Amino acid sequence: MSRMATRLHTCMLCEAVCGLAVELDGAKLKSIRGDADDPFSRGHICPKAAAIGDVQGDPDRIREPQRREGGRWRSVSWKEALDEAGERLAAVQRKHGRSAVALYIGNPSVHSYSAMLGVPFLSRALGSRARFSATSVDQLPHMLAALEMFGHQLLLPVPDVDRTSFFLMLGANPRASNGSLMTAGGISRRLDELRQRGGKVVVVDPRRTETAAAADQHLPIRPGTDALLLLAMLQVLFEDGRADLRHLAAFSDGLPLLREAAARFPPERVADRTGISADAIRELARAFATAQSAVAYGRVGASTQEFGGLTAWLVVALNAVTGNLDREGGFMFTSPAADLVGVSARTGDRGHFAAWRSRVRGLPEFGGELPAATLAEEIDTEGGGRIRALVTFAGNPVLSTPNGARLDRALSGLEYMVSIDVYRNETTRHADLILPTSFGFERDHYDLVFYVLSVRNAARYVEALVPPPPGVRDDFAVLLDLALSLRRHGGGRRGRALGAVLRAARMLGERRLLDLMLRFGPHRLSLRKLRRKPHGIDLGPLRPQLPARLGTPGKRVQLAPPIFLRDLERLEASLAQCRADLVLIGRRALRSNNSWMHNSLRLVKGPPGCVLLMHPDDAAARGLTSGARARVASRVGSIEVPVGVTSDVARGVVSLPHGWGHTREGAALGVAAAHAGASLNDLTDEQSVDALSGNAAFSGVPVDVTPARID
Ligand SMILES: Nc1nc2c(c(=O)[nH]1)N[C@H]1C(S)=C(S)[C@@H](COP(=O)(O)OP(=O)(O)OC[C@H]3O[C@@H](n4cnc5c(=O)[nH]c(N)nc54)[C@H](O)[C@@H]3O)O[C@H]1N2
Ligand SMILES: Nc1nc2c(c(=O)[nH]1)N[C@H]1C(S)=C(S)[C@@H](COP(=O)(O)OP(=O)(O)OC[C@H]3O[C@@H](n4cnc5c(=O)[nH]c(N)nc54)[C@H](O)[C@@H]3O)O[C@H]1N2
Ligand code: SF4
Ligand SMILES: [Mo]
Repeated sequence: MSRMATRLHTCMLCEAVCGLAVELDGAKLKSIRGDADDPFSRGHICPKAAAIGDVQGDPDRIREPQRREGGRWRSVSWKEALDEAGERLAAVQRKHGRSAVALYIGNPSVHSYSAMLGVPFLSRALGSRARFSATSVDQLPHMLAALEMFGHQLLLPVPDVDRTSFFLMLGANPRASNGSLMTAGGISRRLDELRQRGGKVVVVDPRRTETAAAADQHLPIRPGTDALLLLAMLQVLFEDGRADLRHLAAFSDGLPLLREAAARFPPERVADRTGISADAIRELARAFATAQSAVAYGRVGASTQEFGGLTAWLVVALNAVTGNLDREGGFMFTSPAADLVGVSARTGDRGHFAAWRSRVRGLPEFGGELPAATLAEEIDTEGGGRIRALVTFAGNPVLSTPNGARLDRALSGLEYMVSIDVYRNETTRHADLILPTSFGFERDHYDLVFYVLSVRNAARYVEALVPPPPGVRDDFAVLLDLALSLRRHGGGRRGRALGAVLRAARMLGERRLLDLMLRFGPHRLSLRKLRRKPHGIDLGPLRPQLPARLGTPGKRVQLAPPIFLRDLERLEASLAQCRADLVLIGRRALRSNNSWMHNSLRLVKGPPGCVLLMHPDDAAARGLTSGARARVASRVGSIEVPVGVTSDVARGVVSLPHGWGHTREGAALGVAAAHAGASLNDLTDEQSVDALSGNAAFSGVPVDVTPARID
């Protein structure tokens, strides 16, 4: 009898949350296709989905807790592992204080509801101020703008892509990334549909990306100058008398201040710096304001730069002053079935900023976390309050945070480190103990985070399809068990109430907690209801939510928060600074996923992915041709990579993807090591942050490029 069956799951790799139809022969994966009956993703899929099976079945995957003993790794039981971790972390905290143990939470945690629900418990139990995550190398500025303007760090507006008639994109390449802070299965198709109905797509990006190439207009901007462009656009709108808040006028503050700010940056003043002519800026501003509906949206290129905070604020401001915020076809808010925003608002946790600062550089906390750019120095700088131990969860900061090489060195000086991960990679190789988790189809799935950011309201819950290897545990269980072990050994925050909460949560389990969130959510769903609709439920288009959803005092939108107005001085000063000849920016490729999927042969085979893109003039001036190896050097380090000569990048700009550089000894990633590349973050500078928010400023690193010496 055939044991073949087609079962449904959801892809957990990127923010598009594609529905999958998985063909199984018993527990064996036969094929992975897009689920055409998923009303949200409509059958979309990309080449990475097939690699879920590669990670699950990867011989290099960690399948039992591992302890490092000298240069060797030995499997240990869960009891032994958890006991050791709790005891050692508690000992460090007793000796050096609670904040001597740091926590770093990586990106895949937001793709696992089990992790999302578990992390806050471990974090509370540790009671350390040394908390870090991938947020501060990513979307922190957007969250800061949300906190300041709407009163809640998670109240992030998303582009109403399916109804807009003008989509202005800054620093985003959804045709490669599949969309970010914009969950939309099949975004390429949605962008095509936008243009088919007569709408326009305009892309502002130093590189002619896949998205720019398929747009109506591409404006190659100088890296790090988006805030200037946006201010100049606002200046034009105010001067033309086109600024019109429409429905927002009744509950918005700060329009005169915003006008005053913009008045300082007319197009002529910023044209040279941005590389976009004053005429082009005027034309863009007018096209945006006169479109039937329009949305401006900024992503990684807009937030991971020197003026990320200002840019994130001005993106929202531009939508607001054209009446496109919280309006059909504009920048809108979701109404998710499990309402993370509402739940945290009810518990009084809307977020906070700069409530304390880091020890060494005085960088501000955000939402209780310090910037990842300061992690290395908090470990390697002597003195009281130094970080002595680290717990990482689903992260690879050695490859993903600025000046990863310094962090790499710092990690080897820690007294103790525990990593919760599926791989022994460039970061987790430093751990004393690795605790392995389930992955992919081995667990049930609900997108707690991404339905908060989706372009339609939707919900989909799927069951696990195959049993996990016997030696791994689910994210939630590992996080809670580590928290409980820490307490048993006298570490972390004390208090009986906390102990009771942790034990209760462990007993309830993540599924029950999710069910409660769904039941109390705005759509009154439940796991039982979702199980009956395994293809997912469409909960309709986005609807206006303001002012009810605001968390600001008096429920008013703040158009000109003081922290941003003050930061304009720094922006103004940048106009007078001389610029580097050559600056480095990042990029993403469809077949790659941050730092951790290069062990899938199907994704890395073919031409190398880690190539430095360079304009023909810049290449010629340095005697470089396509395929030649170049040495790229920055203030912090140098690497060697092959060059790809292309006029897709602007003159004076070079582009390299991040997440490569699988050359570090002691990582156990056989396929990745054979396709190693070099790490962009061995060039990015930990001292280069958005001075306002503390977010990493990856974009625009000054570099020298020369032919690599052949010895
Ligand atoms: N295939 C694939 N998909 C992914 C990922 C992946 O690694 N691979 N990663 C996921 C993650 S974690 C995220 S956060 C999202 C990111 O999603 P996106 O932000 O859409 O992805 P990127 O390709 O990094 O796009 C950033 C763009 O900014 C441009 N840029 C650089 N500097 C500047 C600047 O100063 N100004 C402007 N205007 N543009 C600039 C770059 O050239 C690049 O095209 O993608 C997610 N999806
Ligand atoms: N220069 C430059 N640097 C960048 C960026 C850039 O654009 N340019 N982008 C930044 C962005 S947007 C991000 S989000 C960060 C990402 O930075 P990180 O989150 O630090 O790194 P990842 O590469 O996502 O590594 C994820 C880790 O989680 C593990 N993992 C995967 N799935 C699971 C799971 O289900 N459970 C557990 N426990 N572990 C799992 C993987 O094995 C891997 O070790 O990188 C940032 N770094
Ligand atoms: S687009 Fe993203 S969610 Fe969809 S299959 Fe590809 S990686 Fe998975
Ligand atoms: Mo990210």
